[in-house]
Amino acid sequence: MDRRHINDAGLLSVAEGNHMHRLQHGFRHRAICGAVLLFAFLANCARAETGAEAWLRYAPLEKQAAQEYAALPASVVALGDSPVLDSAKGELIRGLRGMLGRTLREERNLPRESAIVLGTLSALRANSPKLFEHVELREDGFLLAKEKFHGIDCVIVTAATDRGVLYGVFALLSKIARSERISALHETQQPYARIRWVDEWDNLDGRIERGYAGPSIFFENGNVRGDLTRAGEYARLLASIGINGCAINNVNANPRVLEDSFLPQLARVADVFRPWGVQLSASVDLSSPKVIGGLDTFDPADPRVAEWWKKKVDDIYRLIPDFAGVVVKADSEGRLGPATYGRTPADAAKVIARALAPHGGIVFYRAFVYNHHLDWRDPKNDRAKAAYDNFHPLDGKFDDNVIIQIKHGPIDFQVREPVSPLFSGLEKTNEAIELQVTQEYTGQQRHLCFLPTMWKQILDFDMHAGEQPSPVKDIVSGKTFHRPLGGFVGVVNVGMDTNWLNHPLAMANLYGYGRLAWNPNLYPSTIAEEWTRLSFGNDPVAVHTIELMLLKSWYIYESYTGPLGAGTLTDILGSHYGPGVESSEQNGWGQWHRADHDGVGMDRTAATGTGYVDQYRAPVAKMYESLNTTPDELLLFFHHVPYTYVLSSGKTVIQHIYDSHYEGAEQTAYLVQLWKTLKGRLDEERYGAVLRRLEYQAGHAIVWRDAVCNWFFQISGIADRLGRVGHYPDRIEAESMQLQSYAPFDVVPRETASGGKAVECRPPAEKCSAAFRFDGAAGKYEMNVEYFDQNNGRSKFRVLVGDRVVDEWFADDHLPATKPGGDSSTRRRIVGLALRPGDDIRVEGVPDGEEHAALDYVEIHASPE
Ligand code: GCW
Repeated sequence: MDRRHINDAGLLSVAEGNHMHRLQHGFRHRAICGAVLLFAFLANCARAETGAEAWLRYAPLEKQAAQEYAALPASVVALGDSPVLDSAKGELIRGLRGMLGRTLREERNLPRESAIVLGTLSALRANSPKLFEHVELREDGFLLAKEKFHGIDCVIVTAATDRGVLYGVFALLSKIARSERISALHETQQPYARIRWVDEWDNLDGRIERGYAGPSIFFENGNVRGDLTRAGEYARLLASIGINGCAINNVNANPRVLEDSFLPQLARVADVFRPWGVQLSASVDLSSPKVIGGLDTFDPADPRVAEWWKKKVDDIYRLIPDFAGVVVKADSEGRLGPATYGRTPADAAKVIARALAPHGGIVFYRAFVYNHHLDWRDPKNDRAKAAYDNFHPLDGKFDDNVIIQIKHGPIDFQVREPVSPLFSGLEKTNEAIELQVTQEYTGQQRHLCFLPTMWKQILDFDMHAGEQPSPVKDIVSGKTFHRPLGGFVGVVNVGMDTNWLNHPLAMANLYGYGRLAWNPNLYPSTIAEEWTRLSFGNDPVAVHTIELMLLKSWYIYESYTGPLGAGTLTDILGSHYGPGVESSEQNGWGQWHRADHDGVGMDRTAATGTGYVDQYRAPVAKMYESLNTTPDELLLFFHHVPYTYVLSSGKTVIQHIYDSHYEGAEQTAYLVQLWKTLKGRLDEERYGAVLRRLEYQAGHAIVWRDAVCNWFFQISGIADRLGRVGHYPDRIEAESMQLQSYAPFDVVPRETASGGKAVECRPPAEKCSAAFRFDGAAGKYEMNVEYFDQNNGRSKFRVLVGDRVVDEWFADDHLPATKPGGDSSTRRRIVGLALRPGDDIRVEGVPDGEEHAALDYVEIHASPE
C-alpha cells in the first residue's frame, strides 16, 4: 500500500480528503467487478465480531493470500517443556488453524520431516551445536528463520528464553495475518528495553479509577474474582505485544493487598499470567507496616519497618516465585509517604528494594509527587516543577533494583505537554516512562484519539543530555546513561467490557503502546496499519481509511480541547471529560492556564516566570525560554502572551483558539463521513459501534468548541474575525421557545450551555414541552437537538412536527455526569426532515429520577441529505 501521501502530522488536509475519495471510488469499482475481493468481503461480514479477540482474530485469509503460506510445514515440534512453551505451541496451532484452516500435527521429537520448530537457542544447539552460531539473542529477543535443522528444511522460532519463543510465535502469526511474505524468513527482533509493563488502576471493590470499560477483570467485592478467565485472556493479549509485567491494583493502593489472607488471592492471578510470561506485580501503600502490620510507625528508617517489609516480601515470594515487584505512589494526592517522617523517596524505596533484591524483584517509585494545595496567587509556584525538584537531588541514591517511574509530561497526561525534564535530570538512577493508554484527559474512549502519534513525539524528543543525541527512548531504556534497568509503563485500565476498552478503535492505543515499548523506532503509521490489518482484515480501502483516521485523531482531538499547550481545558475538578475552562484556575491543583482579560498562558521562563524552563538541559531550556523559538503548539505552556500575540502561522492567539476549535469540530464530523464509506467493508457490529461513537463525538466536539470559544470571547472581549463565535443563526434556544411546564435555569459553568441557559422539566411535572414555529423555506433539513444526558435517570424525548412524531429516544447513555453541563450535553441528529414554513415544532421531555429531560437548543440546517 502506498502510504506516502499520509502526512501524519496535523489535521486532515483537503488533499488527503480528495485522495481518500479517489481511492475509495477506485476500489469500490474494482470490488464490484472482482469476484475474489467480493468473496473475501462476504467472508469477513459473516464473522460476528465482538472485539474480544482484539488483534488476535486469526480470521481466515483469502485463498490467494493463503497461497503464500502453502509451503509451511504440517507439524510443530517444541524442544522443551514449560507452560510458556506450551502457550507458544498452542497459539501457533490456534492461529494457523484460524487463518489457513490447517491443523498442525504435534510432534514430540526431533523432526523427521519439515516442521515448525520452537525452542530456545540452547535447546536447539543441544541438538545441533553449530546452528545459528553467530546469532546472539538477549532476554526476550527472538529469531524467525527458515533453516535446515538436522538436514531438514524447517521454520525455526528461537530465542534466549521461552518467553522470547512465545513472542516469536506471535510475530510469525502477525505476519501471516497481515499477509506479509515469509518465503525468505530470517529476522531477529530484540526489545528496546527490559521493562515493558502495564499498570491497572483497579480497586479491590471492582471499580477502576479512570477506567472506562466496565468493572475490573481482577477484583470484585473486595477480593480477587473467582473466575479469572478474562485475566488470562488479557495476559495473552499483553504477551502478543511483548508486555512482560502487570501491576493489577490501583496505585492509590488499598493496604489490604498485602494482608496475609490476600496473598494467596494474588497468587491465583499470577497463575493465570504465568503461561504467557507476564509477571505479576502489585501497588503497595507505604503506610502498610502500620495500617495492616500492627506497628506504630511506617518510618522507613525504623528497623522494625524494614524487617516488616522483608518478611512480607519473603512471604510473597513463597507463594509467587516469579513476582515482579511493587509500584509505589507516595506523598501524592493524599497518599502517605516518607515525608510524614521527614524522609525522602530514596529512604523509602531502599527499604522495599532491599527486601526485594534477593528475589530479583523491582521497586517502581512514581515521580508523581506534588503538592496539590499550591497557592495559586503566587506567580512563582508551579506544579510542573515538582517531579524534578523532588527527585533530581536524589540522583544516585536509589538502589539498582529501583526504577523511577516518570509520567511523560510534567503535569498529568494532558493532551499536549512538553516532555518531563526529569528524564534528563537523573543520570545515576533507573527510569521508566509512564504513558497513559486509558484516555483520562483525551476523551475517555468516547472520542477517538490515537495516542502513539503523541507518544512517538515524546520518545523521540532529544533531551540534549550529553554529547550524543539523547532522545527520551534512549534515556528510559538505559542506553544513554548505561543503566542496568529501565523502560516503559502504560496505564491501561481494561475492563469487563467484551472488547476491553469500550471504543473499538481504542484498542489501537494498547497495541501501539506495546509496539512502541518493544520498538520505539516504529512509525505511528506502521503501528496504525498493523493494528488495522490485524483487527479488521486486509481490505486495502478499510486499512487505508482507518489508518488515516487514527493518525489524524490526536491532532483533531487537541484542536477542539486544548489549544497551544494551554493544557486540556476540561473540568479538572470533576470527571476530566467535558469542557470546564475555569476549573483549573484559582485552586491548588496547579493545572493553571492563567487566562485573564489580557492574555493567557503560564510564564515558566527563567527570566520572568516560574523558572521551570531551567530544569531542562541548556539547549532545550534555551529553546523554551524564548518566545521566538518555542513551538506554537506549546506556546501557552511556557509563556503568558496577550491574545493579540501573533503566532508563527500569522494568526493571533485568540483567532487561533477560535479557528482551531471550529476546524476540530468540522474534522470530527468528517471522521463520521470517512467511517461511513466503510459500510459493507467491515462487520456490522464494529461498524455500527464505531459509527455511533463517532457521531456522538461529532456532537460533543461542538459542545467543546462553543464552550471554549465563548469562554475566551467573554474574557478577552475580542470578536471572532469570521463572526462565528456567539452567533448561531440556525439555533433556537430552548429558553426562548414556548414552554409548557419546562422552566429555564442557569447552567454552571455557563459556557457549557448555549447562552448559559437551558430548560428543565422538574417534578412534579411529568411531561414538558418546548415549541416554536418554523419560518424557513420548504425543503429538506437536518435538525439537531441539544439535550443533557445524565447518568442518574433515563428521560425520554420526542420531537413532533405538527402532530407527526419525527423522532423519539431515551437519554440513556452512561456519561460521567449527574447534572446538566459539558459532560452531559449531547446532540441528537435528525436527518432528511421535510419542513414547510409555518410548521409547529415541539420537543417533549419526560423526566426520570434525577434527570430532568433538560434541553439546551435546537438547530435547523438546510440539508440535501
Ligand atoms: O491523573 C491523575 C488521576 C488520578 C490518578 C493520578 C496518578 C491514580 O486523575 O486518578 O490516581 O493521576 O497518576 O496517581
